[in-house]
Amino acid sequence: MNWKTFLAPYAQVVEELKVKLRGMRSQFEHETNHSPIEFVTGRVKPISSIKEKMNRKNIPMDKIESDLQDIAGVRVVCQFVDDIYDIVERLKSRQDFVVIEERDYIRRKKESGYRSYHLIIEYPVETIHGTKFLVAEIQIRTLAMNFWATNEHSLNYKYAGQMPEKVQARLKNAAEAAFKLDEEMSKIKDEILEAQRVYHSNKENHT
Ligand code: 0O2
Repeated sequence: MNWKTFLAPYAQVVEELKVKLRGMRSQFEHETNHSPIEFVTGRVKPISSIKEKMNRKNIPMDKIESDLQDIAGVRVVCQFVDDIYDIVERLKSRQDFVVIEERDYIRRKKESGYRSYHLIIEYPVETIHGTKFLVAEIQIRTLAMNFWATNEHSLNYKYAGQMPEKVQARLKNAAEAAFKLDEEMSKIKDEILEAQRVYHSNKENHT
């Protein structure tokens, strides 16, 4: 397996999706005073993680393209929970890729406490051999969900699947606290948006 050759089109998918999603963000900023998108990141899964996941999930080499769905991954981070559902609807109605699976880990959080909305898409990418339809994952989550998931991911890495129960319990509490924060912020969303509008228009008047 030549991994560099295999992963090159996936790297292109990540780059194209980042441009498109960041484009949505700036369009929102120009046309409205609030962008539901705070920031967008993306990555190609490292080869070591690909191999680890193939082993863990028993995915043979000839099924990698269909069964390993997050080789190309982008993440959209939003301010409010409502924004996530707004973005999901917009992404589902786009013409440049097809959503083939949806996982709402917000209404149905994972056992770990993980919350996020995942869209699995089929993305047509142009290669020197013609169009290739590659599977990619878009994760959409709030800033609070992202804070939690980033910290939990680091701890998982540190403990390599042997996380002490005490730490697991603390993480579960932290997940609920992060979600409570999202809920509380949603209740004063209109006030926050109004404050941000005033702040931005004052800033513009001074430039
Ligand atoms: P990385 O390092 O983020 O690339 P599985 O691995 O069995 O849970 P599956 O079936 O491929 O996953 O699909 P799922 O759960 O929809 O998506 C997997 C990805 O979602 C993970 O990728 C994480 O990015 C994220 N994720 C899912 N569950 C958790 C969780 O409990 N905690 C955190 N921090 N992230 C989670 P990878 O492969 O783990 O790796």
